[in-house]
Amino acid sequence: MTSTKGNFELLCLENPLLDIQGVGDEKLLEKYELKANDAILAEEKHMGLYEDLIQNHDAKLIAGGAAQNTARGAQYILPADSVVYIGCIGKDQYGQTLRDICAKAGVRTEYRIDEEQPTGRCGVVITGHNRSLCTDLAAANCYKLDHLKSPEIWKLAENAKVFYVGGFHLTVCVPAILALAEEAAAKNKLFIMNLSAPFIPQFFKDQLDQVAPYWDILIGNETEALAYAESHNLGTTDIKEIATAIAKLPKKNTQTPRKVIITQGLEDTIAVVAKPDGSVEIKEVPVHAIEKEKINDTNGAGDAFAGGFVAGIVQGKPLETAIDMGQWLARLSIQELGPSFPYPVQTYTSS
Ligand code: 26A
Repeated sequence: MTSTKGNFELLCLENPLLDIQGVGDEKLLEKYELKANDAILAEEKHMGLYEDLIQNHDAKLIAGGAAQNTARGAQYILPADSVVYIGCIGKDQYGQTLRDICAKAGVRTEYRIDEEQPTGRCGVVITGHNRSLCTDLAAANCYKLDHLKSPEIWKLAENAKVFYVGGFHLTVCVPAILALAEEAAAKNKLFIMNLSAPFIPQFFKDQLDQVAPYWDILIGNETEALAYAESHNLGTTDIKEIATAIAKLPKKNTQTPRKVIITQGLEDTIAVVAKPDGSVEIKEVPVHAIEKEKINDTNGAGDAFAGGFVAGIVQGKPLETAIDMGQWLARLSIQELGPSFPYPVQTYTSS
């Protein structure tokens, strides 16, 4: 047991959401025109989903928001007071619930409170090992650069050593992402982003490309990598080639070589590390599968991977170890309800 405390080395930014998670079926997916395994922004036709899940599918209210899950995951591993999370919530009970869950997980939250919009919600439809995410951002869409730049919050950014921003935030406040990215590049800190969902490279390509030069580490999964390749006309569906192309994109901070990490479900995780001479090193890290019967649901598995991985990076672990820590935490999370982690806290041991 370590008694040393952290110093809020890790600062995460994104969309705080409450997940409304229920078990559904083909009919429910069809009713709202949802794919079994996807993440989308809600349109008018989806607005009935949340009440439907609560009334007819025994839905549970759990903390969500991809990077908020990652923040809780990283704090699960790191010493107390290591993680700050920033985003925008409403003045309501759902917002209070998020605050309470993060406080219990030891994550310091610095929310902007929107006076008009309610806290954002994500409808989660579980069918087997798939999960369909449908997000009504509401207050989460009202994050403002002014909040980040207010003296007491910006002090936290200046103090942090590693930044983690969910790609989902590219739909919300690019100036805030760029402010953190510039801070990282100027002071040789680490700026980590996640591709988050196929619709980000598909429909938010310009925003993505604006922040790409700042990526020290980019995390994604295989479907997001394929969506990236398609929207950028890379002309390949080979994950290693796609990761290599991303690793070789121009980089603002030339002191740190870029690393691109692509998870592929049960297949090996691909890590591509750029070298100063322009070449790359490709690593493949195996996943240690658990028995299917032990899986509760896969909502938040990718966020948990990112949490374990980023914790490893904050601790200065070798890349393969950080990836293994991500796999370990994802394995723990899929055995829980939604994006949660088991208590009492378990300690990472290499697998
Ligand atoms: C902007 N969008 C669509 C989103 C999200 C999101 N988090 C932030 N922004 N859509 C889904 N999520 C979260 O992803 C987690 C699972 O990976 C859900 O809240 C869920 O907890």
